[in-house]
Amino acid sequence: MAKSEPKRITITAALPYTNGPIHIGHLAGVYVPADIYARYQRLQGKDVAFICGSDEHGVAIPMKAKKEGVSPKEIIDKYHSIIKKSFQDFGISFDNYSRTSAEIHHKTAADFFKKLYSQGDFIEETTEQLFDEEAQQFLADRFVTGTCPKCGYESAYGDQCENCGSSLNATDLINPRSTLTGAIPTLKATKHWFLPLDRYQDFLKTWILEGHKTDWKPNVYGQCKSWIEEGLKPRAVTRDLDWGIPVPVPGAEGKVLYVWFDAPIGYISSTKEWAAREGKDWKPYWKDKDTKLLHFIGKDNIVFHCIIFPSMLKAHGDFVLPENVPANEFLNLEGNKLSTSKNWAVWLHEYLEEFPDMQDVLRYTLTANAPETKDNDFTWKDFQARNNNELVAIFGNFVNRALVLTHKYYDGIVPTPAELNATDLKVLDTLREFPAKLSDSLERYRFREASQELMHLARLGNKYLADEEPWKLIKTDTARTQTVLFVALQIATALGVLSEPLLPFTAKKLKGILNIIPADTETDREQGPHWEDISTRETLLSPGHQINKSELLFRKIEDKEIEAQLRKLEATKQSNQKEAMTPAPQKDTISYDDFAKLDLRVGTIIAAEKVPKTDKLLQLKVDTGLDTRTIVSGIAESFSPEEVIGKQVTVLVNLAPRKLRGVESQGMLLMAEAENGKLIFVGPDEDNSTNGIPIS
Ligand code: B3M
Ligand code: ZN
Repeated sequence: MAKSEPKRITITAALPYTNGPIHIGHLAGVYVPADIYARYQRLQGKDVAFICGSDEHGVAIPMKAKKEGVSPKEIIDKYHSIIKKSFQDFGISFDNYSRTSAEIHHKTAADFFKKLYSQGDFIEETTEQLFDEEAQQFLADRFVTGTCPKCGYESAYGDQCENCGSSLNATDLINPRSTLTGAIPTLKATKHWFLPLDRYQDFLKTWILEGHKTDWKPNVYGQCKSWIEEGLKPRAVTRDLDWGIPVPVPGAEGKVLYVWFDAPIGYISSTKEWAAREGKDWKPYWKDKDTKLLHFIGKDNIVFHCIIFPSMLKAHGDFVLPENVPANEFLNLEGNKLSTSKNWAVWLHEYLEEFPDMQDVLRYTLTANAPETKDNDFTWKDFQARNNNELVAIFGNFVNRALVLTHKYYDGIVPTPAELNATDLKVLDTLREFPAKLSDSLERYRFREASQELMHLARLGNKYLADEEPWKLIKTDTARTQTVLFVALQIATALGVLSEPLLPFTAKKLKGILNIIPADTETDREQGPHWEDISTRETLLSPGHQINKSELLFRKIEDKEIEAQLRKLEATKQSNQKEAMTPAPQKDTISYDDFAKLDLRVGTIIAAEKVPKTDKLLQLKVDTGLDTRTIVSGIAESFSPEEVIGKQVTVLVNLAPRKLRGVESQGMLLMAEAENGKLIFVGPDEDNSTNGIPIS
């Protein structure tokens, strides 16, 4: 059923954690696509609220604070301002950029929780949660890491696996370890409030699996489908932490809202903040059925924006649901995963120091290579090629020729054309098709496609001038020269208007040179040609119109600039390798009594098989000398089942049994990691038979 035209569009972009600066992966995955879409819709005259802000809660913040020896408040203040400036510098045109430490958000999130609480939407339950005896801290979210029970990824967090995107309970993790002390967690009772996602199973099945089968991106729809069909479970939405929004109900001392409960509500509080400043009513942007709500996110946030937050909105009862969640996949850098902790990134603030005023080159490259349906790779060579071979050689070259020749032959005044010939008419007809082509791509969130359509428009102009050669015509046919440059200036004007969503800095510069009169006020639309005029108006830039001084839109990027960037990354790689070889600091001293609790035995592996649907886990049968037991071990990437049968191993036999991907594991093998990352068995040498004898 065709959706009616929305009265307004609320566009949210994922709230970046303020535990570090932002890099090209953030721009490519979320913020450039969202900005392109917001700018495009504004040019269509739509009522747009483009909303974002800093995500300032969650354990990532206190962890960073502890690492830097400062307070969490100092961390969020530092990175909130760095991030906010980076977005401004790159022309990410939010209508509001707020922060979840703001009072308006604390109140909005607390009120939201209280409403669901008063409706009885939560399950209040005391359960056993992971606890770090050393740190005297409950372990949730990034305070704990372990093997994902769904895909076997060994660095999953307590609430989510970044590898497969699954939302987890910390107690689901295999071989969990505290990220605070490295300790193996114990279990301790604590009360939390759970959002019973299983109660929204049918609603989500109807709303997503039936309602968005065709319009949501396959990567988004597929993830939702597998989670819903696997069966949704209650998720705790409160935490035992002192950093976050206090849980606003009785009996919740020392507890805060789970960051992924409060952060999406940050979109609403940021909208409220904006509306108050603009003298608008915020409610229609979140509650009116004629509002189109869109969430721009990276793929690791799909479960929170498609399953958890919509269930919260549904429970609250009076909010609209997102019409689309066009999540992008991940961008890699020179073949490796972008990593804040390993400094494997192109930081936005550093990019601008090295490539000043070249925001659009990065925006264009990241859009042309966007990871829209699969992970993609950013390389500096490709960045240089996109700039030199497309922006400079096609877009810039065409516009520069048209402008320079207009100044040279006509003192910068748009010439009056003689009669248009068949070529001219065909070029102008082709020009008039571009607004619809671009709209078709942009309305379907196909920004890569849109970037190439825009480049096709520049190619149209470039080819026209190269074929007509006005620099030769001027010697023999002034009338024809006037016509050719008149047509070329129409194409240049169309580029100035149609490039605004993708290349806002270039569009502004080009419209300035063309002397397209800027809007009288912030709210007025420009008096110059508008998006829709490109396909309807006979003339976009009238004869007699005076253009301003011409200047280059783009500059060539030299090899040495790229080599410098590659050297910088190589140095980062070297220092990471050096750091990786530096042994982790010794853990806190333990007493002999602590050590004596460990019961280590020499055992023999008598059977082995891969655990289905993971590439990390082996299910082993181990003769410990005491008994033969099952042990699940994350060694599948280092050994095949055949390789380990008969091996003598050291086993921690008195570790509490744990279910790992449905298999109960009764103990743990002691392993070490070689420099190349391969696991090695810690234990007796091959030939002595010491089965079962305790290792003292
Ligand atoms: N702070 C970003 C991340 O997962 C997270 C998004 C919140 S959007 C409400 O990196
Ligand atoms: Zn996983």
